[in-house]
Amino acid sequence: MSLTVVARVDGLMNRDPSVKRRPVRPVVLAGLAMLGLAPAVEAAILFDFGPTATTGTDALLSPGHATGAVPGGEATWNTIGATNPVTTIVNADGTSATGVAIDLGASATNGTTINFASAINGGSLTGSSPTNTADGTIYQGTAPGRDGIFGNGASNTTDVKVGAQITGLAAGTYTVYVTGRNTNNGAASVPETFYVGVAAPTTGTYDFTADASAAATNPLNAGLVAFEEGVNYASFDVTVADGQALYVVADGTAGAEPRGFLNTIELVTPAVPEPATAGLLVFAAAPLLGRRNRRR
Ligand SMILES: [Ca+2]
Ligand SMILES: [Ca+2]
Repeated sequence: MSLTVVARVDGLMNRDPSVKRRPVRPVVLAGLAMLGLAPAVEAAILFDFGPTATTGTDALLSPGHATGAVPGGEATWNTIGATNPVTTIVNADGTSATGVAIDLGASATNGTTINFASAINGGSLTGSSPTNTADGTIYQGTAPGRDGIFGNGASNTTDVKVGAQITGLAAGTYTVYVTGRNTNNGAASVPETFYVGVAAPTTGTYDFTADASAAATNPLNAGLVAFEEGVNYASFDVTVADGQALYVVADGTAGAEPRGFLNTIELVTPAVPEPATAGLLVFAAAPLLGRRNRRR
């Protein structure tokens, strides 16, 4: 399985040493800039599950924005409810994410595969617990983490996982930020385990059990006021090969709340050269190409 996922939760470190994130040295960037090869600012795709669209600065209440991975000026979310698949997706900067699509599914009770034909509840998880969603919390107002999705018909006595398949992504390494919490439930802790993997796209089922996982413990009090990795969100570095789909699955791990919830997924996409830069590359290469041709 050509899977490379790195869970980045402290205490659950599952780091593949071949996938270390190496900082780009300033001197290298300066050299690239002189050659017209300066990388573009990274782009992002933001998925807000649940019925309510974000408004105003509430749109910035997400792990990607809190960590600075997603620029504050890029806060256009895809609001995804029960209807799926969704084939019209926008980037965080508002431009079209052409070719990208998302499909949703759920497992059977106690199941270990996500069935993408299974119905999704996209309207009931609204953040109805005042404890969770008071002003000043990360779930306030129209914050994207406030609402979410889960397997339709699943009560809190059924262990039903929920999952998303995202297709049409450019090949490369992505950082994936995930939140999932039953914000209708004011219990002291409502933990979730998330799975992120890559595989060939499917219209059937996806077995998530072989993939890397990370837990969000979702406690009240400390877990409500600031984004803390492993407390109320998880992040993964994952490499997507050309044509592969990216999968994100949530599983509730408390006996009192076994359901999986997905409230947000953020993908920080690889940097790509801007069109102007690509043009410079063509112009720079043209004399060389001409010289080679004349020698023939
Ligand atoms: Ca589906
Ligand atoms: Ca949401």
